Amino acid sequence: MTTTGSTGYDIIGDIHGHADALRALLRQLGYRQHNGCFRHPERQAIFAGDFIDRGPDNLGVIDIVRRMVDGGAALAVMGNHEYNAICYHTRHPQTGQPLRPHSAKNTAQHAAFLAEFAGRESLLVETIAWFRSLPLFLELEGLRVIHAEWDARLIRSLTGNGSQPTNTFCLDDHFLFRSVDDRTSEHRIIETLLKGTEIPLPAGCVLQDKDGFARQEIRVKWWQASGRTYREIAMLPDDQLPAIPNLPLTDNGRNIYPTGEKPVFFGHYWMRPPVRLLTPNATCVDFSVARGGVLCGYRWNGERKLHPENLLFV
Ligand SMILES: [Mn+2]
Repeated sequence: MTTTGSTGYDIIGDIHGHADALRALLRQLGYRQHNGCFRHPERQAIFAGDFIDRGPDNLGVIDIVRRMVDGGAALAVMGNHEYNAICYHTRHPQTGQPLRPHSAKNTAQHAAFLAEFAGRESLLVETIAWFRSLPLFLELEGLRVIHAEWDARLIRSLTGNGSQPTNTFCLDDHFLFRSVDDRTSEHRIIETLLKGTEIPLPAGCVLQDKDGFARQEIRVKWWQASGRTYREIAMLPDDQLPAIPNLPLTDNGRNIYPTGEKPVFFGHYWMRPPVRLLTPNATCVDFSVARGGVLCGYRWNGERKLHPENLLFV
């Protein structure tokens, strides 16, 4: 991992192809372009994943983020959209089938990226290889970064065997090919760390997600210890909560991020502005730039208790 003697980190949420917003946020945070790479003299950016899909300039975002990471001006973790792209564009060595089926739904979700990369096969191959180099999480001095959910038990299972460093984990072929089989522990790890725990709703309850698909699962607030009912732990905008039954949860073994731990930053949850902290030591920096919201970053200077005024956005 490259460092530049930095004294602080700026953790930046989901970008989803919005290169103009990314340039504006980086400038607001004091980064300037030198030889095509945005840099800060004293700080590093940390990107929380989901660089691609939905927005108008996937190529532009990848170019900015990749130059910064390769040049030591930033660190980055993998989002579920990069994982999905790896699987969409990688064939299983035995079956020859794409690891992510080219179904109408999967292709539609990936359409903006596919259109921009049409006819650029070598850049596509190189980009997917670069996505493969992104770690699933970062355990740094004083803070943690992951795309969706910090589950200490699952993370220990990745780093505890001595063959990987203890502060990060990158996909190898064995892990990747197993992770697309929903019977494996690798699948569960990807689902949790990159997409967040989802629990089934009680029988008969169906929700519509932001793309109009029917869903019977809800994302849960793993950063919040309180909550005894489905409605209390559901991660949904307030206006959708009445649709969730206020019935007691059946499973009490869910992952909860302890309040005494160092701060953890994540994206993924399509928060709606106004920009705000979730808890003093766990906060989402995704405020839905790809759906009428803002691109958000947290300016971290070593504090153990997060401050709302350190959230910046464009
Ligand atoms: Mn995501």
